[in-house]
Parts: sequence; structure tokens; C-alpha cells
Amino acid sequence: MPEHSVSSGSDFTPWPAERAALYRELGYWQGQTFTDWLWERAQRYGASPALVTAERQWNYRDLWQQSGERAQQFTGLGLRPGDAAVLHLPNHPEFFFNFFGLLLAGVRPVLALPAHRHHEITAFVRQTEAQLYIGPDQPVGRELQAQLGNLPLPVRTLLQPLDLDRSAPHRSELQRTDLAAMPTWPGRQQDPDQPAFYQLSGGSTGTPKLIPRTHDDYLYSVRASAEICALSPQTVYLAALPLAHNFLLSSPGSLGTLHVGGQVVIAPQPDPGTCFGLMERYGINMVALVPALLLVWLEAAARRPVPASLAVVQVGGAPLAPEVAAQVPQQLGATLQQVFGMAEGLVNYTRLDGPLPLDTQGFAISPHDEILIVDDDDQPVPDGTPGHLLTRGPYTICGYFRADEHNSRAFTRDGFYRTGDLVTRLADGSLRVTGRSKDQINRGGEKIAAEEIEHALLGAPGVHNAALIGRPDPRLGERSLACIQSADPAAPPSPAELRRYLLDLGLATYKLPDQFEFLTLPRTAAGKVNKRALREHFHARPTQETHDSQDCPLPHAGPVARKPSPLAAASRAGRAAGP
Ligand code: OOB
Repeated sequence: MPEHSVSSGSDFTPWPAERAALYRELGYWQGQTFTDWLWERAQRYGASPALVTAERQWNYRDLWQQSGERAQQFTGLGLRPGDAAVLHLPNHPEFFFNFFGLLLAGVRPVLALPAHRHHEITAFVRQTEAQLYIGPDQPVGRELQAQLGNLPLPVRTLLQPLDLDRSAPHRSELQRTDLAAMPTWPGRQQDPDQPAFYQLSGGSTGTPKLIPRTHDDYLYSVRASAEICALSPQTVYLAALPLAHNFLLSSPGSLGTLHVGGQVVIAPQPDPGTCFGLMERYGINMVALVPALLLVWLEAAARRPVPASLAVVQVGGAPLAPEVAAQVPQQLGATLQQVFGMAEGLVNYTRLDGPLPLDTQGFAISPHDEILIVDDDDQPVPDGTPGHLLTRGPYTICGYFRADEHNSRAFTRDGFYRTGDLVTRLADGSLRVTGRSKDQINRGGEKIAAEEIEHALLGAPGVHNAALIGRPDPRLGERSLACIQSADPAAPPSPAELRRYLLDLGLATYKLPDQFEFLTLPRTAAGKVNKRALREHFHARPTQETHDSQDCPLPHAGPVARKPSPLAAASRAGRAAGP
């Protein structure tokens, strides 16, 4: 009998009993809920600063208090343990108050990215039957509120003010929590081996997939990451990219920092002007960047020295060119740590005490991360040979949320997750990412599932067929190119019309094709669109149409704030963004 089975319509595919027992025995899974974890932090680090912004600070006790207030609010709204709520907040302390507030109330947050718009948010609400949407009391959130209000869905909306004066620590009439006694939040009663929240998959399919992460598995990855990355109460971690992303949340991210009693400094934007200023002011010693953002920081650092406090720069989310990696120690005066991870689980780190990691993405967190590198027939390849990366382990999911058919393809019969990444195991045992087999575009760390955009384009007037491919880009790593076969070749739709069509569907703007080409799509012998031929054809050829509206990697700007980011402006002008 296969160890791994997927039942129809399952919300959550548990780890097989034997492996679960092993992970408990090894102390990886400690049977702690997020509620107990946060309570423990408040007890242990009470008056130490936990969250820091340019305007204000909150200590661990405040964090507990604020989260408790939100939990009361959610319970008062009628939310019950096990319900889902879409959390759609930008980099702001409210992200944490609401995230932990939901967890305390036993409600499962769906961690939407700030760049998501109504196409994505509606899909998350539908899939999880979410009872609540929490967004910013800003145009982005108001637009979502209106959109969700038009749908025949029982979802309520809650817009949180992000004005720091209005979210003062004592804004409610509630009593301050007595830290000597643990209040009985519903989140305490939850099973630690059940889902705590949902991460989002970068995906390669038409509908974005949801990733149920349990208290047990996620807290293990947080504790282990904090240890590997040598975090301590002296850690001052700058959260420059979106807080909801797995890299920023747990690798070791904000949760790793809070685990050990450090400080999380929240940057509202990732640009060097904002971030270097925060670094100077708060003595930041660690930051996580995607390669596209690192490039901008390196350029800015040539003109404005980076504060000496910066000790570790993590880079992950997309391939990092060795020649760029080589500049980090000199230009930023920091140790480079490469991070290769995925929201589904597995995270690899290069070691901080190792040689400068130019062309390796490091070692898996756990001795019990099982790594298989296989050929197209699932047969193991020798070390040094690229192959498909399959993995299973104590914090890698065994199935997506309600996606049985997809799960049967994304996981092997014995429970290995097919990552869609091509890797090589190097002589020292570390992994090098060499490519990708999944039909995805990695645009500056933001993942675009080709199929999702192709499906959307097929509905546009004048489009007969569409294929989305990635093209190499010196700044973003890749940009997207939509190859369109028009219904009437004599009168193809214009790129502006197609872009407007996608925008009106409510897709996140980073998913809009950067470029369009109109042609008859080549076919394989089996009659499918031949994407390999398209990639080869367009690889070296310059194309005309480029939209630069969202050059900021993992942008914070929401759908309505269409003002080009400072990074986009800098990239257009062909110079570095800087203060
Ligand atoms: C992180 O998570 P996701 O879920 O947004 O994307 C995962 C995918 C990987 O499967 C791989 O294709 C790519 O992003 N990726 C990298 C990489 N790190 C991620 N490709 C090349 N080099 C790297 N260093 O992106 C993520 C999650 C946790 C920590 C770090 C990144």
C-alpha cells in the first residue's frame, strides 16, 4: 500500500503516522500551538522591543496585547475556530497583530501578498470559504471591499486603519492582559498537527494553490532556521520584502527573530532610500533580499555606504548570478547567505561560517529532509548531474488544500513533493539550482504561473491562442512574453487592449505580460504549443513592447497605487535607485 494517499477533496493531507511519530520523537514537532508560542515570547521577552517602525515601537507584551485585541474583534464578528480569513495587509505592524489575532482566535489566515488583486483574493475566498477579508483601510482594501461585496459569497470585510496614530496601543476599552495568567484563547485548544494557516504556492497551474502549514511543522522550521542563521536577542532584522512571504516569515524571517527575542524592523518599501535610513537608525544586522533588489542595493551602496551594523545579507527566491554574489562582502560589508526555499516547505541555507557562496544554494534545514534528484523517469541521477528535485520531510507538506487531482501529479506515491526545480548535488553535499521544469516565470522573485495568464488571455477579444514564456532579463532575472495567435491575423488586438483586459480581470499587475508578440504558435508532434521552440526563437531576439509599471521586485504597491516604484523609475532611467 502506498504510504501516501490523497482522499477526494481533502483540506489537509496529514503526514503518514510513522513519519509523524518519528518527527515527534526527534523533538522536531513539539506539540505547541502558535498561541502558546506567542504567549511564551511575551512571558520571556516582555519589555524588549519586538516590532519597530520609523514612527513607533511595540514590545513583546504589546504584541501579545494587540493580537489579543484583534482576536476579540474576530471572535466578536462570529468567526469560529477552523474558519479561514484572507489576510491582505502590507508591511505594517497591523500585519502581525492581525496574523497573530487570527491564530489566537483559532482562525486560519490565508497569507495573501500585497500585490494580489481581486482575481487572486476572490479565488482564495472561494477556495477556503473564508468568512473574512482583512485589508488595509486604503484604496487597495476599499476596492477589494467593493468587489467582494458584489459577489454571492458570505464573506465579510474588515479594513484596518494603517495610520499609526489611530492604532495606538490602548485604542480599545479592553483590560491589559495579566501576563501572569494565560488567557484561554480558542487558538490554544487547536491540534498542533493541524493547519495553522495557508501559504500560497507560486504555482504552475491555472488556479493558485493553497498550502496548509501546521503549527508543528512551521514552528520546527522557524526554530531550526533561527539556529542555523545564528539569531539571538541582538538580532535586528529588517523586513524589506512582503512580510507574508515564506522567506520573510520563517527563513528565519520575522518569526525566527521573534522566536529568540530579537527586533523586527518593518520597512514600508524595499528601496535603499527607505532601508538604508532605517539601518542607520536601528543598527540593523540582518536583511533578506531577492536578487533583483540586491542589484539595486549594490548600486546604491556605491554612492551611500551601508551602515557597518549590517552583518548578514540573505538572498533567495530566484537565481543569483555568481558575479553579483561576489560583490556582497565588499559592497555591503556583510556575509552573504544564499537561501533556496519554497512555501511548500523545504528550505536550504548556505552556512554562515563557510566560504563565500558564489554558486551554491546550500544545505537543507533538517537531517530528516529527504532529497531525491531524479531523471525524467524518476530514477536517481549521480551526484554532480542535474535532475528534478523531489523532497519530503518534517516541514514539507504532503498535499495542497482541496486539490486532489493536482496532488496526484505534484506528489509521488510515497509522498515526495515534486518541486519543479532542477538541481545538482555538489561534492560538499550542498545543492545548486540549475533550472526549472515547471511552467512558471520567476520575475524578480515573483512567481507567475504561465497557465493562469494563458487561460485569462484566451478570454480576451481577438485572441485565438496564447502562450506565456519567460525571457532572460539582466535586472529581474526574467520577464514575461505573451505569444499571441490572433483570431484575425489581419487585425490583432493591441498590447494595450490585452493589458487592459487582464487588468480589468483583477490580476496582480506583476502578472501582466511585459511584452507581446503576435504569431502563429508552433506545435509539437502531439499538437501542443511548442514552448521550447518559442523560448529558443525569442531568447536572443529583442522585442518591442515592454511595460515597466512594476519593476520593483515583490512590490508593496497594491492594485490602485499604480505610481511607478522608485526602483521602476531608476531602472527605466538606467541608473541606480538611491537616496
Ligand atoms: C521562495 O518561495 P516561493 O514559494 O515563492 O518560490 C519557490 C520557488 C522554488 O521552487 C524555486 O523555483 C525558486 O522559487 N527559488 C529559487 C531560489 N529560491 C527560491 N531559485 C533559485 N535560487 C534560489 N535561491 O521563493 C522562498 C521561500 C523560502 C525561502 C526563500 C525563498
